[in-house]
Amino acid sequence: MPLDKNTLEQLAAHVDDAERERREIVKLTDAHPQLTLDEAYDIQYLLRGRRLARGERLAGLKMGLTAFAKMKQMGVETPIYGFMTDRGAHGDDAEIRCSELIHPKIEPEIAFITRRELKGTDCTTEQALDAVESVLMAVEVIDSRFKDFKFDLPSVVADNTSAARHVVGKASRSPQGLDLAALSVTVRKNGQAVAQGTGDAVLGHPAASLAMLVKLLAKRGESLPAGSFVMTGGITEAVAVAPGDSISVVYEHLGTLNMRFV
Ligand code: OOG
Ligand code: MG
Repeated sequence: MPLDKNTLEQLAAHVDDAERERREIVKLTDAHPQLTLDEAYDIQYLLRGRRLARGERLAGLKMGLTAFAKMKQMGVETPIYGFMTDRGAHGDDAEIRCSELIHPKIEPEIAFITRRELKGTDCTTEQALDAVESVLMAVEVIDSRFKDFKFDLPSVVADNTSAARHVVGKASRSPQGLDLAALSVTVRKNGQAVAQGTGDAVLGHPAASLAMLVKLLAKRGESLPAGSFVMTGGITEAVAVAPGDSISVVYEHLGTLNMRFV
């Protein structure tokens, strides 16, 4: 039986409160095994509504589980999307407070800003890439509200795909002449290289992830407006961080993004 509007609202409040109170919860399907993926997106949109109503501003959209390494790490097999707000936004050399987070992990990502509207269930990688205005270095700090990062697809979608913080480089460049599939990324934690990958880890090409986002939005009757900021998904497995850790992510052709966890 589909969940009624009241239950969806309650579940949105439940994940929202867990995040604000930095409290682990169990995956939503334990109490609601019938929760569908569509209903999970309904909950995510209600969560977004609650946060925007509190004065947060939408900063962009993110894709998740677009890399095989990530799917394997999380035991989940379908790409998903979520949102970011200005509350989670940081720039290079960010200092990120672990006291506000449950069990943070970082993911190196390629981000895009689009220059024209993208829409439709048949959006191709070429169309998506052609709509990219600029490419940016980004690191997502994920922090599942679920105990031990254990979830299934509907639960993680309702929990806004574990989104918590995002660090974005100031410099951006045009995708022209940049082979994003071959672009290599290395994560250094406290000076040691701990993860490495190339852009093709993300669905073969980061622009394929952008196209996938457009197709997922189309299923809900939405398009991606010009000027959208999109994070295309972790290239490597996520790396756990704790107070005292410093992270540098080196992006071939783009630069280095640094952050400290306190
Ligand atoms: C879900 C979010 C994954 C990514 O970039 O793959 C994600 C999770 O692993 O907790 O953001
Ligand atoms: Mg991510």
